[in-house]
Amino acid sequence: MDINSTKDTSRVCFVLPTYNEGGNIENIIEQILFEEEKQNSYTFSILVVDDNSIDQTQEIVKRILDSRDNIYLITGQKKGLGDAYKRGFIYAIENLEADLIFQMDSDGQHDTLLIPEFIKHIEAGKDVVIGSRFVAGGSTPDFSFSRLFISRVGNALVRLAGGVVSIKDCTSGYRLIKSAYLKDLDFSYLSTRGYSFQSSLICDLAWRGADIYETPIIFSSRKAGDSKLSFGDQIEFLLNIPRLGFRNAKDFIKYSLVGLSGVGVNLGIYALLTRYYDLSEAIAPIFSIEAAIISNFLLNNFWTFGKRLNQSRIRVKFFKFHLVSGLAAIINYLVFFILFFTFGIYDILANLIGIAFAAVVNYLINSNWTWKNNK
Ligand SMILES: Nc1nc2c(ncn2[C@@H]2O[C@H](COP(=O)(O)OP(=O)(O)OP(=O)(O)O)[C@@H](O)[C@H]2O)c(=O)[nH]1
Ligand SMILES: [Mg+2]
Repeated sequence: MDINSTKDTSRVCFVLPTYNEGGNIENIIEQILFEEEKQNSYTFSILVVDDNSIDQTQEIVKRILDSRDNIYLITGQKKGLGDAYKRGFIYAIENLEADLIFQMDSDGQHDTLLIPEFIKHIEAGKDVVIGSRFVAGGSTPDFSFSRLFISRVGNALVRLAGGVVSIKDCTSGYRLIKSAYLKDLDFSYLSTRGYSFQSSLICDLAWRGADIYETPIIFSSRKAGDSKLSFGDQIEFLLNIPRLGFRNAKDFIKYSLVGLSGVGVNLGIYALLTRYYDLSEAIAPIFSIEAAIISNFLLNNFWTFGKRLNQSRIRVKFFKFHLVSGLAAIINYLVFFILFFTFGIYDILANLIGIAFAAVVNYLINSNWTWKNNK
C-alpha cells in the first residue's frame, strides 16, 4: 500500500481495549461518533476488544452495535493489554480495512475532542501521532508523585534502551497510527501487558522509520471503574528494557557484520586484481573499494534495513551511501591521525578506534538519512 495516498487514509478504526469498563464504554463510543459527524473525508469504525469482562461491558456494546453498523466487538481470554491490541489491530486491518488506527483507553482519560488534531498531523505527513503527556502543553494533573516518578523514569529507560530519545512519551495509550506500519509487524516481540506493550510498539514503529509526532494531551483520572495496571505490569516493564536494548542494537550488529564482509570483499578483490590480473597496487584499490561499497550497499539495503518502508529510490540511496562512505573514511583518518600523531597511541590501536568511530557515525547517518523513510 502507498502510505502517502490520500485515498488510503480515509478509514479510521478506533481500537478500544476493555476490561470491566461498563461505566465508561457507552460515553466513549458516543463521543467518538459525535466527532465523526464533524469529519468529511474520514469514516470511523469502533472496535471494542473485550477480554470477557465480568461487568456489563459486553451487554452494553452489543446493545449499541445492534443499532449501528460501524461498531464491532471481539472477545477473548484476558491475556493482557498487548494481546488484546494485537488481536484488535489484526481484525481492524483484515476485516475493517482500516487505513488509520486509533489506540485509545476506554475509561475517559483520553479526550476525544482532540481527534481532529491527531488527524491534522497525519494529513501534514506524519505516520504516527502520540497524545503526549510530556511535551509542552501536556500534563498529568491527577498523578501522585510516585506515579509520575515511575512514569518519568520508565520513559527515560525506554528512550535510552530503545534509542528513541526524541520521543518524550513512550507509554501513552492515545495514538493514531497509519496501519501500513502495523501490517507486517512481528507481534511476537510485543510483550503482553500494559506499559511494556505500549513502549515496545512505539520503538518498533520508530525503528521501521515511521515519522512520529507528539501532540500534547492532559491525562486526567479515569471517569469510572478501577485501574487495571498491576505491580506485575511494572515488573514486566522493567524486564522488557534490556530486550528493547538488544533489539535496538540488532540493526547495528547486522550493519557491523556487513561492514566486516566488506573488508573481505575489498581484500579478496584487491588480491585477485594484483595477483591474478597483474593490476598495479595504485589502481587495484579503486576497484576493490568500490566493489566493497556496492556489496555493503546491497546487503544493507536488502538485509540490514530490508524492513523499512517507503524509502527513496535505490539510485538515490546508492548515491547517499557513497557520500556517507567517503565521510566515514575521512573520520577514520582524522581520528587515527589525532590519536597517533597527537597522543602517540600505538598505530594499530589508533586505527581500530578510528574504524569504530567511523562505523558508528556511518551507521547513524545511514540509518537516519540514507534508509530513513522519506516524506
Ligand atoms: N481487553 C483488555 N483491555 C485491558 C486489559 N487491561 C487493561 N485494559 C484496558 O486498557 C485500558 C488502559 O488500562 P487502564 O487500567 O486504564 O490503565 P491506566 O490508564 O494506565 O490506569 P488508570 O490511570 O488507573 O486508568 C483500559 O481501557 C482498560 O480497560 C486487558 O487485559 N484486556
Ligand atoms: Mg486508564
